[in-house]
Formats: sequence, structure tokens, C-alpha cells
Amino acid sequence: MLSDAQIKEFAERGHIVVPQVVPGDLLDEAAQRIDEVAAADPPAEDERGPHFYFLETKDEPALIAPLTGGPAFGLAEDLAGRGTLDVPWQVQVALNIPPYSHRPGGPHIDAAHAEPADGPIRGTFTLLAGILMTDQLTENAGNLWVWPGTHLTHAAYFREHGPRMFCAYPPIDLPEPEQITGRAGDLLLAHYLLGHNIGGNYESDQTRRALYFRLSTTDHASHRSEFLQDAWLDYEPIRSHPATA
Ligand SMILES: O=C(O)CCC(=O)C(=O)O
Ligand SMILES: [Fe+2]
Repeated sequence: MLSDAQIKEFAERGHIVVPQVVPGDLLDEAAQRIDEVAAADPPAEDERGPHFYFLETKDEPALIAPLTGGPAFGLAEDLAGRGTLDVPWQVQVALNIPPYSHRPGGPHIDAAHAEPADGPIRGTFTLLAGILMTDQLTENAGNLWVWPGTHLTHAAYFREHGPRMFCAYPPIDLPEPEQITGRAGDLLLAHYLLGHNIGGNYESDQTRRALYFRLSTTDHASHRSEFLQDAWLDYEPIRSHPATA
């Protein structure tokens, strides 16, 4: 179970890293499967930086197991509420290949379009669950970058300017970014509205590997516009404990 302090940290900062969540055998089997996926369709010889595989979880028992075969999914439900989250249909295998000398200029949220677009709001979700598959003990080693607190700033922006302004790069004031560190088997939980981005990998010689799952509550799709303006709509345990939010 997440502690009250962890829930409070998630509420304030928009993300937490929970150490050593994934059982060792499930981690080993997932690592082997990533080896196979990458061997079957390898990045080009000279490719550097991000390289992703998006796979269906129904075909990938070894890749969904780190989420659902141990405590990880339950920890995500400590934030969203017991029994509220759907098992995701997709898993992202995220490599970051060195040497990649890159520092992101700003964050994105996971929206398909860079500018506000007409039509219904699509593609939002409740939270990102990331499983670190390699150690990320130092910075600039392929780490994910996050801009703490921007889940709340983004929601305030959409309240003020309207959810029709939904896009990957809302023009908000930004805090200093941080790089996520941790070990293989750690679990990252990040609010959908937390600004984040792909980092560089120029201070390590190891390919960064992570699994990302985009999780939604069962009723998320029925209230996407409201969720963009009310960060805790999908988070009953945080809603009902104002001290944590
Ligand atoms: O590779 C990463 O760590 C981040 C990837 C990401 O933000 C995305 O695919 O939307
Ligand atoms: Fe992203």
C-alpha cells in the first residue's frame, strides 16, 4: 500500500517513484521479452535517443506481468480507488539509446496534437505507470524528465482558457525540471497532466529501457473535458482527503 506521505507527494508533485515493486522473476522475464522484441525489429545501427515499440498487452504476457502480476497495479489503485482502473490494452517499450546529447527545452503532456484542435477531446488518460527496466542512478542517462507540480498548473490553465485549448504544449509557467532516478523494478506513477519529456543519454553507455502503461479509470472516457480542468476527478482517495490534495 502507498503511505499517506506517498499519496501526498503524488498530489503535490504529480508523480512518485516507488522502489522495488516488481518481483525479480517477472522483471527477468520482461527483460528477456524486450531482448526478443528488439532483436526481431532492431533500431538502425546509427540510431540514437528514443526508440519505442507499442505492443498489445493481450499478446504480451511477459510485458504486462510487471504491472499486473505483482503489487504495481494495486499501488496505482491506491491513488485512483480500488477497482476503478482498467487493465491497459497497450504497453510501450521505451528505449533511449546512447550517446544522445539532448536536453529538452520544455515538457509535453501526452496529446496527439501540438496545437489546439477541433473535434472531441481524445487520448487523455488517468495516469502513467512506468516500470524502470534498467538502473537510472545518475542523470543524463536516458532518464525521463518531469516538471513537478505542472499537473495542477495545466488543470488551472484549462479551467481558465477552456478545455478546447487541449494540446501537447499548453503555454504555462514552468518550474525547474527534474530527472527521474531509480533502479530496475521501481515503479513510476505520474498524473496524466504532469508535464514531462524524453531526456538525453550522454553520461551513460547503456540503453535506457522502461515499460510505460497508460491507465484510465473505467469512466474516464465519459468526462475527458472535465478531467482536464479538475485534476482529481479520477482520484477518489485524493478527492475525499483534502489534506493530501
Ligand atoms: O521515453 C520516455 O522516457 C518518455 C516517453 C514519452 O514521454 C512518451 O512517449 O510520451
Ligand atoms: Fe509523454
